[in-house]
Amino acid sequence: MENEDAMRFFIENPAPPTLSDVENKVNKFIDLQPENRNVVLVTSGGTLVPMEKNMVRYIDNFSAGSRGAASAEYFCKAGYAVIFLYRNFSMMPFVRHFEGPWTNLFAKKDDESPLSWEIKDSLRNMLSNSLEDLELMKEQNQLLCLPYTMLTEYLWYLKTVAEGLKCLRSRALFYLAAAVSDFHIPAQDMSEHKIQSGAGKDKLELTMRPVPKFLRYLVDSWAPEALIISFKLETDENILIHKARAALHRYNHQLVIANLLTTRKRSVAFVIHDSVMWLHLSEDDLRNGVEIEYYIVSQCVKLHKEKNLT
Ligand code: 9Z3
Repeated sequence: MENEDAMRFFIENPAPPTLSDVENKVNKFIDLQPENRNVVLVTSGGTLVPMEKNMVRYIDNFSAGSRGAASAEYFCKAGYAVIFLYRNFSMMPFVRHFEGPWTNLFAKKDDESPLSWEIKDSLRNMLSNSLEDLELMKEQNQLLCLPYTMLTEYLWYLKTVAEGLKCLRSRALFYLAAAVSDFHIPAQDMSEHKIQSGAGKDKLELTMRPVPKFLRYLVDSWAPEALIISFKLETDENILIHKARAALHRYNHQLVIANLLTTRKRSVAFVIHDSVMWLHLSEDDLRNGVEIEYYIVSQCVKLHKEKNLT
């Protein structure tokens, strides 16, 4: 039944024109991988759901993309090839520390020469090293960055990447850190043009429908042999673990990483089968700038190795 919902979603929301280009890039990237290299799909950022077909307004999902970008970087460093499916203009691995207005990168020189702006001294080395790292990963075919904006793009690309990775069987890992909308307005219910305000209208009522549960599809059909790790985001700590467990039992994948919006950068819970393991950054970690994604990715890599030994 759920699979039928997913099929219907793809019929009602046709593929974006960019899909064949994405498919080619993914297949080429997978073909180029040496036999002993694992491949991870890291999803990142939030999906956007339009309110009108000629979109003026939309509903967005919260995510800065920091978890995905940091994790992609640590997976690269652990020797994985990374397909990074990210919200366009959200954070990118290796250059994520330079997000923000590009004008902040420059300082005015003390002299009077006409070309008097240059990269700030304090940033020059770091910027150069980060760009080198990014370039190296691309040259070694270890990083493929695929931007999306809309929920429909995200889901079409997810399906395409999963189909591409199927041939790698258990060498593939899915690390689903993107914040994906649970509700959307189906294409046939969506206003063609900008929703009008005006005389007599004192409220706007929208009907949104649940997005089919694609995790089920991924586990059962798209990537049955891969290691699949999803994230659960809540704002109420009283329901977090319960919801993460429910997701694990419902979809029957290997791991749910649960986090609360306010503490996500220093605490996460690994929910596996019936056990819950909390991971908290220590005072030392915080002082030394150690990121929680470093520990999360190490655990995921370990789990992937263990799974492939059994
Ligand atoms: C997460 O829970 C991520 O950890 C965050 C990372 C989005 C909180 P940032 O990008 O934040 O570093 O700012 N992602 C999953 C969110 C989500 O939508 N999960 C769904 C759910 O909770 C399941 S796919 O129901």
